Amino acid sequence: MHTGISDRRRAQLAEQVDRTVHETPVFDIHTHLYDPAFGPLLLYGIDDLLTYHYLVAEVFRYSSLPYADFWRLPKKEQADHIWEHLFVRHSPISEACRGVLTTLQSFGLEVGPRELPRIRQWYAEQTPEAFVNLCFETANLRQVCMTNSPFDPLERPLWEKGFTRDERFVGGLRIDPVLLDWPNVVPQLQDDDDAIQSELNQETFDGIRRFLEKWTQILKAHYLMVSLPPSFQYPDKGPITQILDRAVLPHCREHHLPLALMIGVKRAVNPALQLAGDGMGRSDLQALESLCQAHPSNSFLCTVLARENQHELCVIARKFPNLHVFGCWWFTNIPELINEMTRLRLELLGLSVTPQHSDARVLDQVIYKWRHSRQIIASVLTEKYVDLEGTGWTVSQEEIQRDVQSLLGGEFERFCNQTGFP
Ligand code: HDL
Ligand code: ZN
Repeated sequence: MHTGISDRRRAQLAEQVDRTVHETPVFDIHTHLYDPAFGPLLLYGIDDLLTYHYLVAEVFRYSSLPYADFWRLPKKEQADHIWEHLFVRHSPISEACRGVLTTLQSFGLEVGPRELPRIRQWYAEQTPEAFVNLCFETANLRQVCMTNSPFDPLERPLWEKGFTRDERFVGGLRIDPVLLDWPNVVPQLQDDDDAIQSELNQETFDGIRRFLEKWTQILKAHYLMVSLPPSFQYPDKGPITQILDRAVLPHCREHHLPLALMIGVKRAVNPALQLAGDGMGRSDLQALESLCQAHPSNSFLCTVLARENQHELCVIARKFPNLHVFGCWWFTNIPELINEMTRLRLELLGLSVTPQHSDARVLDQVIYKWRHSRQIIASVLTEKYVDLEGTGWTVSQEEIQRDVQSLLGGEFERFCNQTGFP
């Protein structure tokens, strides 16, 4: 009876998988990056890395500087404050701290408590165009999906004016206010279509669809997305269910576009932390199950914020082929949970998942987010191949390449292009 495989074969598999995972370009399917045409909206550099909201949350665990005084500081001084507390006075072992150092190391920069001035000097010598190329090459990305909101006064004007797209940055239409802030969002929607009224009648639903149609075309959106609180229920008696059923999901069906549901965020748990102040909660995924059941010809992407919801999400995906699970989102984007969640997903869903997205807000972050995740994805995938070969089944390099390409964006693209489900 075939039992385990030889140490030699195990080592060979590990080397093959490692190399393939690192050499296969990624489609990063959810980020907060912007096409370089948006200029300063595309954040990059050491001061943006250090003032990433993950690190802002962490610095206040040591610093007693009043929140308002911190926010009044110029970005460079905020960065100095974070560097002092999280890197100099304490070892930078958190995932967000380590990430900054992984990125700096990838550029060949010396890292140490006294290196910040020299690091700043190096960044000052980079040009934006060359730096975008450097980050895509170093992180080995082929494309990133942006988070584009028609409700963002900073990005909206350039979309309406039009610009030559950098094909590496694809559009994602973010619609949170339409679903979560009805009817306060109506005046903004009326800028696009004055037939939209607070009353949820057919005229309003048609107006919302025209709004979605306009922005889907402008962005060439690959999917629509919304982040939802742990309390999200479907169906319910409120506006969300009606707007989903009679505007958003018919629009998605008409254009064969997935709706990405990002469930579990509690906004402004500590408002004084601003963007760093959002928290999370365990969600009732009955809502997701009911959505997939009620709309079998819609495609849904889903990532959830609570560790406790991950297993249930995988089981729901086993029941509904129109549901695609993706990413280790936000507070789950740490080695401990990336490992656990990737193993859970491969064991329950095989290769029909997208294990990771970066959620990067600062361009340079894609380097560490993908280096750290690739290491874990490769080690989990190797283990699965070792288990597989223990049955007597062997995997070829071509099959490893096929599987890795699928996990790093290929399966997402196949799912998005699927025009029908069983
Ligand atoms: O809602 C989202 O898309 C989240 O990713 C938030 O933007 C969050 O602030 C974040 O950056 N998480 O990584
Ligand atoms: Zn995000």
